[in-house]
Amino acid sequence: MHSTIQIYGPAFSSFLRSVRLMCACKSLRHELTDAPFGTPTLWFTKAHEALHPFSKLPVLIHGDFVLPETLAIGHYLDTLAEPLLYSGTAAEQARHLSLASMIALYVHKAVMLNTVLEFAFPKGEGGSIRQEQVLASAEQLRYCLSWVETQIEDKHVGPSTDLSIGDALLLPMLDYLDQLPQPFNVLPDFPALTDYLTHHRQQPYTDGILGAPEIGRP
Ligand SMILES: N[C@@H](CCC(=O)N[C@@H](CS)C(=O)NCC(=O)O)C(=O)O
Repeated sequence: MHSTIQIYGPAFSSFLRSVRLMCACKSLRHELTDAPFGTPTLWFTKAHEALHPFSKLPVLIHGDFVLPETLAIGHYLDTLAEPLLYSGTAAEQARHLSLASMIALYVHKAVMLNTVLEFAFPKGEGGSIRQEQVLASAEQLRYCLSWVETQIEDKHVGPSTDLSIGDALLLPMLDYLDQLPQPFNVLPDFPALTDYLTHHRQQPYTDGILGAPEIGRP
């Protein structure tokens, strides 16, 4: 199949950025769309539900093929081009999935849902940031970052010499965390994670993908 890969979702979504990183490191042509199959499709409508039964973003569209869920999208992209996101022996591939799954669930909750999104979409009175709420979840955030720091082997999450599925998940989250003001950006307290992020920010596949969010843009 030669058609350009389309990614349905907002440019600021960390999971969407993960899919873009996967495509970029494989040099796969891709574009964002808000009109899959030529039909403008608002998020969280019935039409969105037809693409993802739980109305989550992103969704990959490649020709007639519609695929929700970021970890599955990585698996599909591995069938199209190298380098592999799930590399190595069967056991190593399973290990990649295990790490990426924990990053997508637990690290995402601590970094994005409980911290970064409080700043991006403040839910306090009069649109204020609920700082006490963010500080209350700081211990769990530090726990998650300490754990994920132990999973970095030679600048990659898991045993890989190229961008791994775990890297693709983690990098947009760390990049967002690092853009928060102090004392909420705790990344400098994790030197190995800071080095890891600095290294990947310098790689061509993160060009134009990491950086400040453009909230509101599809
Ligand atoms: N399990 C999904 C999670 C995707 C997800 O939570 N995406 C966020 C945007 S980054 C979203 O859809 N948020 C809207 C919502 O949860 O209602 C995946 O791996 O793709």
